[in-house]
Amino acid sequence: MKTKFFFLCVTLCFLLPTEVSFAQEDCDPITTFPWHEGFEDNDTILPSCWTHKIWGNDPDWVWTVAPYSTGIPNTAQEGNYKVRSYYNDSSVHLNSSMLITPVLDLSALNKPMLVYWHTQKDKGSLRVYYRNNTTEEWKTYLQTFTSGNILDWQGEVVLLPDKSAHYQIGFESVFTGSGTAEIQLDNIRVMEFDNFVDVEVVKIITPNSGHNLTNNEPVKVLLKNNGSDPLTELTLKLELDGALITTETLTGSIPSLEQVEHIFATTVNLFAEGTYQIKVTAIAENDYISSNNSKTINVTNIFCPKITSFPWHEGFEDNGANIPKCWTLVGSSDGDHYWYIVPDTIGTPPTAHDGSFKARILL
Ligand SMILES: [Ca+2]
Ligand SMILES: [Ca+2]
Ligand SMILES: [Ca+2]
Repeated sequence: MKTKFFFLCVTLCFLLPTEVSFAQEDCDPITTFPWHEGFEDNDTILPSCWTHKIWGNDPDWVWTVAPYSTGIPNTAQEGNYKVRSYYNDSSVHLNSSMLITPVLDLSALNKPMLVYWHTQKDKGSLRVYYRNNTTEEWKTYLQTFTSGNILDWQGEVVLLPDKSAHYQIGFESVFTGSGTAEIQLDNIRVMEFDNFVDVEVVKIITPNSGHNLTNNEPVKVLLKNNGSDPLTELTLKLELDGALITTETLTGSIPSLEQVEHIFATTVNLFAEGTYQIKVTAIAENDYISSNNSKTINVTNIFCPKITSFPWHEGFEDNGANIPKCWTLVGSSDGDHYWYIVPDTIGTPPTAHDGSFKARILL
């Protein structure tokens, strides 16, 4: 299919906001499902029949195909390429840029769904829209993610309402303010929800890094059934530093599109001081998305014996800006409302009572 690009200024180009389209012609609706786009074929330009729309005063805030090594995280969710919307500027902007799928003919699907993966960083946020005719206004969001970091690829499964023969999905990256912002997308799929099987390990809830972890630490995980039917036959694997600790079968079931917490019957031994890698894998038969089957975390245990030798003394001299080992900070690091170790020259009086460092909080 031959693709032709054209440029369109909907308003007068010198007025703000401008609305700019890079549209493509001669595209028949997609009728073969599962449909998949991983942005692997197109070095820097968008795949054919995708369109791109910019609102705002700066056309740099656009979606481009990027190699996996660009951006944060510097990976692709699958393959070697992804799409990325990135900006870094000290002046204030209000920009949005929508990446629009080819026209999808969903009429033959019973319950169409969208599966995609995304990340976001700093002041960028993502909104996902649909419209069931290419000439219609975009409908209410399918999903919206306000600004806040999502630094690991996050998978989403969304049922598509109002199916039609001329359906489109729009991924809008929004950037408000100044500074840096980044949104990334990869592995976008539209397919039938009926008989869809997908289990996801959402996160490992415990154990967490801390002092004096034991030889009997429970491992709690959050599991999600992204599939169309209750999930009953689920195998869960727990690994510690690459060694298999246990394989368990989930008792009970996870209803469609719901989450449950699971605590492994077998605990892990984190008694010795050090950093441990804990990995949980969920295995379901005919699982469609294998990349969300595992989560890995690092947990650090700091061994803190009871202090039995007195006089005991702490002058905050040994750790530069770090709090001493076995001390604990509780609370938030909201602004300066937090304890820091600072040099003697900071604060009032600009001295330390002993040595060159002290602990300080500014309220
Ligand atoms: Ca890809
Ligand atoms: Ca899965
Ligand atoms: Ca001191």
